[in-house]
Amino acid sequence: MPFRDDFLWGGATAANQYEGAWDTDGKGASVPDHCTNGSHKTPKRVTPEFEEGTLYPSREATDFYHHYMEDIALAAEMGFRVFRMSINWTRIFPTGMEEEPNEAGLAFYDKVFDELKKYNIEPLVTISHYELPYALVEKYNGWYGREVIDCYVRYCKAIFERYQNKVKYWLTFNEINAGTTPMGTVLSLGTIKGFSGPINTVPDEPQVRFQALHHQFVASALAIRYAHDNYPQFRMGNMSIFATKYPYTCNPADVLECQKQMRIMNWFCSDVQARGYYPSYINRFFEEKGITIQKEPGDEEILKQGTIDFYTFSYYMSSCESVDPEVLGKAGGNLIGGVANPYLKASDWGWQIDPEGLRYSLNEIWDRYQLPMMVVENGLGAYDKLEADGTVHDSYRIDYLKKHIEQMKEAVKDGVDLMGYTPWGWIDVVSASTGEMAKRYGFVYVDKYDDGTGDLSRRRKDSFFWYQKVIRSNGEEL
Ligand code: BGP
Repeated sequence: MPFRDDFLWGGATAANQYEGAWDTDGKGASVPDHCTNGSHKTPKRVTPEFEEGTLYPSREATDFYHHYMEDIALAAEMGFRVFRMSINWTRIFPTGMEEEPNEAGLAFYDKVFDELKKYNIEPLVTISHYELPYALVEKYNGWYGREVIDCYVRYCKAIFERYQNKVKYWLTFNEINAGTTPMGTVLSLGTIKGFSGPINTVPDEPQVRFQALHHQFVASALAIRYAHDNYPQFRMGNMSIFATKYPYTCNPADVLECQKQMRIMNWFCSDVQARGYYPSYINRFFEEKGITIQKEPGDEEILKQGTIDFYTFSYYMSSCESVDPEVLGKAGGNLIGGVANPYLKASDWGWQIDPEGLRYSLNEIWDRYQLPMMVVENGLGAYDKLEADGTVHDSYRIDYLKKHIEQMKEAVKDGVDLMGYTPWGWIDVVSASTGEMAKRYGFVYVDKYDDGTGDLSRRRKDSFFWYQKVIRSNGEEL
């Protein structure tokens, strides 16, 4: 059997895209609560002040807050062994700056973890999944302010203490390497003090981004060190976007360009988090960009002492790198930049589908770190059609996932130590990049639409029954 007996099959979500109840029981506003809806063509906007009559899709999302029992029962019906979710920072510390946590927020996650326990489902908790308290944006310009490290550590200590007997697997930051690109500015770094407008018009300041990222590295390492010292039963992981890149041609210049982009985008953050120090190649990049990182005495020690126990990543697509101006002129389509690969097809949102790239990535990561790994996001965002029979016949989704699981199997045969798999948005949630409901990933359909309407009822799609079979056969029956 390629997958181990205790393989963690499950699904992934994030509080800001799923929970709703954005101001219930003392919760404060996170960055996504200030984001309007958008679409593939029209970018969503950040509004520092809430606008009357504007839709903010995270506010209700698909309302896990009031449906957690029903949803966890559905997850259990599919046979989940793990449930990836995030804690919404602003439920616990509404502005991020309080001294004491909000009891009502803590109590909500107690109920969720107890419900999971009923079905023997292991929680996998992302501590910070694009849920920075908006008050920290206003006060410190998000992660650019070093003070945010203390706020984060206080938050970690509160949730570690409270859930020490309920949660074993923790991820310090979702897609931490989003901050290496301009797209991470809003949701990941929150360095948008005073900014108002479409998210693609935020001015890009690499100096600010990489300084903010340094603060996240220190915060992550402090949390891990503290967890290791106080809760030896915890397993602490990173979470990176793995945006696989290939040279567009075998021209050595393309190959070198690809290596450079792979390092900045895919390796830099996890090199710091897995090895405990800044890799030497980044110095040249900083020099070329005129970036200087302010480090405090002791930071290097902290990074060394706070390395991860396991490596996790999201995987959706791949792209190509080229130095040829003509090729670059025709680029576009992919979320993470890069050139489209003529051998691959793309989703309706232009994300290039590449199952074999997952096998390649798993092997590359394993060879570099030799750490147990988990694919904590993967999936196809698609337009679903609710049929007259009350279900969705999503053979395209089954096809996507099947091909990726096949490649995970190959990677395990190649020798990779793979612990688990949690496809993204196992139940429909709001899209992170566009704020849409129309971009669906789930095995479970939620009656909720882009204009904010819908009765939030849940329906099993065809993929629900397919995934149930996959889990039951431990990945044998695809
Ligand atoms: C990742 C995020 C998730 C999720 C996913 C799909 O970047 O960690 O939060 O949403 O991508 O992206 P989207 O919702 O934009 O399709």
